[in-house]
Amino acid sequence: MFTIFPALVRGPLAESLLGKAIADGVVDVRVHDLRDWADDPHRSVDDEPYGGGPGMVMRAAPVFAAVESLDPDRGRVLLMSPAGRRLNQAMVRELAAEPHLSIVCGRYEGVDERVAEGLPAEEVSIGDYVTAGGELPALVVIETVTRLVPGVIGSEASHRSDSFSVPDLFDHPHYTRPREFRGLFVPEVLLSGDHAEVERWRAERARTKTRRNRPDLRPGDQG
Ligand code: JEW
Repeated sequence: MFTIFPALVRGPLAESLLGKAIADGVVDVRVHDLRDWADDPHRSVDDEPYGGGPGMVMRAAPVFAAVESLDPDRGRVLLMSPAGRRLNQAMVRELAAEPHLSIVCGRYEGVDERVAEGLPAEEVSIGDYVTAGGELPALVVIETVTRLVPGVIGSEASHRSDSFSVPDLFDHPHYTRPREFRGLFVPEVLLSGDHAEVERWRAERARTKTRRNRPDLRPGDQG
């Protein structure tokens, strides 16, 4: 990935699922400082917008130079953007099948359009809200893709029943000890030992909770 804030992403990449996948060598994430490809002594990567207006724009030249410095087997080049193709689990699966990905993180008001057009780079959005830059969105892409890489999540069953692994349906609610917490009880059926009954209850709760929280979801939407 390419960023002007390498330190911002190093922490998240070193912890939990991502940290373990990287430590185990199951995935390799390389963090490059875009300023290393700036062409002036001040290492600037931004400039004023043509046409006027507030803020600054990330320049095309350092981004082109950075990405083109990688092997030609750099894979698909993604550019995080609030105006990109919306990430969903179907796209995550598609990206997880790639041997290599390159991710460009912009800052400021955005990145010179010629990066998307000429590099070229595929614009990807993680959702309809605006972050301050591409780093947090890129981490979302990296984490969602990494957990689908074989060997990262212990059990296959663990992601088969996950939210969005089943088209149009969220996961059922989960409970753990204690049986009573602040007057809130674990549903009796989960303590019954009747596995068929437990599965029926979970399927029903998955449907009702999905319909209540996500009335917009339609069969097949998430692939
Ligand atoms: C996101 C990259 C780079 C992605 C998703 N663009 C833009 C922009 C920004 C602030 C104000 C106006 C426009 C910040 N920004 C980014 C935001 C990705 C950049 C700069 C991003 N949300 N936000 N899904």
